[in-house]
Amino acid sequence: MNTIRLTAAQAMVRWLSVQMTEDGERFIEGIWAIFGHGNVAGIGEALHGAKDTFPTWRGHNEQTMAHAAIAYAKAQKRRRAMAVTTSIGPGALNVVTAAGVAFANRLPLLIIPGDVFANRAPDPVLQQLEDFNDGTISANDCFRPVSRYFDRISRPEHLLTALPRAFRVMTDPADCGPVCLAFCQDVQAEAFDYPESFFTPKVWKIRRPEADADELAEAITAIQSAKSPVIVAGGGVIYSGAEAALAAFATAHNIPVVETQAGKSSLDFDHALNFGPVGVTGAASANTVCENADLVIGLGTRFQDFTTGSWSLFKNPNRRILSINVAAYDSYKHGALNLTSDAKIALQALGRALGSQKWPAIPGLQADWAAATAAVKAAPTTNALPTDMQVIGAVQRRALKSTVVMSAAGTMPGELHKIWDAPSGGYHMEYGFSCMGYEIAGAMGIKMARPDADVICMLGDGSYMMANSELATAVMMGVAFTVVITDNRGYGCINRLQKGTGGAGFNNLLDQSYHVNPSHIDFTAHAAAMGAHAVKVTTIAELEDALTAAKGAKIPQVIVIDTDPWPGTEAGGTWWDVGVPAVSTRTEVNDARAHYEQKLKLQRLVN
Ligand SMILES: Cc1ncc(C[n+]2csc(CCOP(=O)(O)OP(=O)(O)O)c2C)c(N)n1
Ligand SMILES: [Mg+2]
Repeated sequence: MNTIRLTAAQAMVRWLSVQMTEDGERFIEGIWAIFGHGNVAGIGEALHGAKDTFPTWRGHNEQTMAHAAIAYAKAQKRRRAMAVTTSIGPGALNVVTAAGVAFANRLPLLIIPGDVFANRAPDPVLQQLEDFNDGTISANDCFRPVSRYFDRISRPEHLLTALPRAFRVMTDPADCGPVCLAFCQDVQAEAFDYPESFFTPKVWKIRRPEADADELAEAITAIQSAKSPVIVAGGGVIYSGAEAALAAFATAHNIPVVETQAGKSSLDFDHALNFGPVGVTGAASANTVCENADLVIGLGTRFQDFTTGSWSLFKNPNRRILSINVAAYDSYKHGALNLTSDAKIALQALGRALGSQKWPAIPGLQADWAAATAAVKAAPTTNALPTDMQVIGAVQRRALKSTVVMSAAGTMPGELHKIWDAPSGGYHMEYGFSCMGYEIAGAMGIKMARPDADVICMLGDGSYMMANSELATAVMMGVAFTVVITDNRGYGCINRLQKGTGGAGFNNLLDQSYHVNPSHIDFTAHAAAMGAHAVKVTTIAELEDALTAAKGAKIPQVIVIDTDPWPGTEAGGTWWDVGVPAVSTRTEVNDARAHYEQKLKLQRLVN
């Protein structure tokens, strides 16, 4: 056997650089790195040696570097990903939240934190946690519940098994998620005679699992006998590349489609069968169809609470759920009739079986919804502070064909889901974890995946304050996108939720939080200090001008606008289960609890 003598870190980098996609690109495009104790000497030196073939990028915070990587993978529809390496201890633990983002959203992310010495000779090393009862625990064990595959590289030859397993998980449509290879720092630097064949380039094909014949037959019968079916399109449609198959299937059989947060932009917003967003932040058109449906066909959806109105939405007493999902975990949920399959393959098979069967048209609903959303997006006619919906209206009017609007937490996800008219592929929402601080780094990751896109990051003052430092990275790397900050001086959406559950205005808006000095944050000065181009606008007309001026820029453009923290789009939507206190001295809470108990009766948890 021919061997090649390398350090374990060198072997890992060499192996990563020859793992390819079916399109002939590296599956891991490159690696985000903040060096420190536990990765600078071993992995750092190996990355330097490979810097012309395997790029390394330097960020400002491990969590947000990982957010960039996650957004990149989502924008690549999971066909490519990025890696993140950190020092031991705090550097590593900064990534745990981002691992949760990738885990909840089923997105590939390769996490390579440095780990303590495998030989334990210098213990306790700087930043080592010492577990009194378990000698095998290190800080990196925190990654276990938020990794789809976890391994500790404590011998150089572990790479021979660990790396292929990690890639199997990241490229598997059902198991996809973050993987963590905690790399002991002494091992990174140790030499080993690796088989040369280990470094033969490999193409990772993404499987398309086909349906079991019996499951398919049952699904066909269920659809054929349905009177009012609806398709709930989730993120799985997009990851399967089933957008065209869905459009063809819906059109051929005249079955209405509604979209979840992850599934939004599966169909063009103005496709004749697109009844709009579903659920808590859904359109009246979509939710009406779902309320009446006797067969709810989940297509690549996890059926999270925002989609199902916490299981109060599907009201037809005869309704059944058919869940088509590549992951059996999802297709079996809630006693659904399960069709475990790739979405595209399933649609093609179902289409063949249904032949020319068509369902009657449902007139009127979509036009009513289009009018409702146009009204809330219209420019203001008074001098009052603009609403977030009017800001969205301005962004919509200045959007290009190539615009991808993105966000993650706050007012924006709900409002964008409801009222943003997304052409196919024009919507990117991290709503599996809804992680504040994903936005700016995420916008950078999307732009790296889709350099021709006009990426617009929409976020509140709260999310901006939580994590913004990758703006400086984007400036440094010449990755340009537009950031629209809606400054309502606090956690507006949570303040409204607090009020909606009977709570007193408390600890959300800055003015209603403990303070000695009133908070005044100058967002334009802050963003400009990091090198971005930043402007403050006061009217919707000025916002539209600033958005136009931002197009085609070479560095991030930040536009700040003060908005009213109170209004939200009233139309559409449905109930969301948020536990309201059963004991309170406040009348508002007791009233909210009584209302809550009524609503709980609407929940139907199984098929
Ligand atoms: C990391 C993280 N912490 C807390 C939350 C809970 N949370 C969701 S939205 C929100 C407030 C967002 O405020 P802002 O970004 O200003 O948006 P606004 O609703 O005011 O428009 C909070 C605290 C979260 N989603 N993520
Ligand atoms: Mg805010």
